[in-house]
Amino acid sequence: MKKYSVFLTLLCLSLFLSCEKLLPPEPAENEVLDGPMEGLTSAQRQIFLTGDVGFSEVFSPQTGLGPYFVANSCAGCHAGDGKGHPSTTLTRFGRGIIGQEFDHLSEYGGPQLQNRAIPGFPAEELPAQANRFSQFTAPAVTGLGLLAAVSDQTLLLLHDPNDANGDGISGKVSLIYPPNYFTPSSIHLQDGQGRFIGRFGKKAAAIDLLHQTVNAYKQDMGITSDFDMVDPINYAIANHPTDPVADPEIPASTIHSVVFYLRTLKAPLPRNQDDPQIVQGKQLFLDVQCGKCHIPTLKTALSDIAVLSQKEFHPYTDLLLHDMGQALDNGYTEGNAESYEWRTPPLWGLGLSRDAQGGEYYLLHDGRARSIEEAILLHGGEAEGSKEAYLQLSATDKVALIAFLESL
Ligand code: HEC
Ligand code: HEC
Ligand SMILES: [Ca+2]
Ligand SMILES: [Ca+2]
Ligand SMILES: [Ca+2]
Repeated sequence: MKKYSVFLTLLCLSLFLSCEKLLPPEPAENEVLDGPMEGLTSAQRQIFLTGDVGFSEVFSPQTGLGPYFVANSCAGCHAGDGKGHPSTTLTRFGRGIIGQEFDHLSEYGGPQLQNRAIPGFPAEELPAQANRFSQFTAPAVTGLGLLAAVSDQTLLLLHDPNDANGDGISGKVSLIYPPNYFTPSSIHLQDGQGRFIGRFGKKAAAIDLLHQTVNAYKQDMGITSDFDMVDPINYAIANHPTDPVADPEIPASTIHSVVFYLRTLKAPLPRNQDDPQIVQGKQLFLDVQCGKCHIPTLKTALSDIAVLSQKEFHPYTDLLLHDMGQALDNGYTEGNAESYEWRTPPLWGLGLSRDAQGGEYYLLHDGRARSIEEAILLHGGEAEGSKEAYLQLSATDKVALIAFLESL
């Protein structure tokens, strides 16, 4: 955006044109995703800015990229902090055999395929042992600090694995064995087997933003840190040669500032909420039970960051895993999620997601849905009744419901 404006300014100066007419107007605050939350202290804004630099840093073979990787910067997949373009969609794999525990084939390079490599290294290929695959399109990273600050207790109140309230919608918390560096905060609860509630990622397999970030550095970019000192390896190559850059390739301070950046990135701001069509669309959304999983309002617990403390906010998710039926079952799984279970994605920012995806929609975990309506039509399982109710709506009501989603 900025570069484009500079280019236009030069162009119109050189043509002696009136620049105001040519320059695109600055986008309004509620039309862009990136930017800090309001109300940060100046010290907090400073860490936010350092984290922003970390999030945009482009790695090269000299700075530790790879040797096997998918992309060379966080922002390369989460452009403008929004959803990823299909060109950066990644592949995970494993081996699923009925009656046996799912095997992520870590000894064969699982769970993630690093489809690119630095010069001199052959890119990883899917091992013959893999028989289950899933594509993952990058989600937006906005407003995650609020989601991270909701207490496990709140999620357990929503957790209803046996559908005790009989509304056809169950939903369960994801339970994850923590990485060795995980330090629980006051919002986390542990189960009898030492597992914690996961909430980030399509299968909710990451417990907190540190967990997600450490995994992203390693699995997506091949960058080691104090939290994970081992570069990805291509198991098909004898002796597993690795890159020449000493580990850790980034300091812990970079990880911490990127996590702080994610925690304080503002939530998407809804638009035109008083428009009668949008007001009606919101009511229809609730009437057809979309809001049973995409619950409109959550509240954070106490937080060490004042602007995140005890805040009500509107993400349209319950952060739980739901049975979404056959069309979305690809046999691949993580944690205690079944292969047909997915974490409810937040719907805030949905109407702005095309801006980061080249002007087109690529929705659902693998980006296969090319419109909001297509995403709804692929809902099944626990969401079957809700989808059927949507299908019964009149054409004008469907338009209103979708206009509401686009206003988020
Ligand atoms: C190759 C593309 C790619 C790169 C590079 C990448 N991500 Fe992601 N990101 C994804 C995908 C795909 C997911 C979904 C992963 C999953 O479901 O497990 C994701 C998920 C996330 C989430 C969880 C969001 C949510 O709603 O649950 C966060 C946070 C995140 N990424 C941060 C980062 C950070 C920080 C970096 C850089 C260190 C990074 N990502 C680099 C593709 C990427
Ligand atoms: C049973 C819980 C549940 C219900 C009910 C439900 N959804 Fe969803 N929704 C999900 C889950 C889980 C996903 C993610 C599925 C995937 O990625 O494969 C999803 C994905 C979506 C997406 C795609 C979001 C994105 O960022 O890719 C949209 C849009 C959506 N739902 C809208 C709706 C609407 C509208 C309704 C009501 C007609 C509805 N949902 C009802 C659970 C639910
Ligand atoms: Ca490396
Ligand atoms: Ca791999
Ligand atoms: Ca290295």
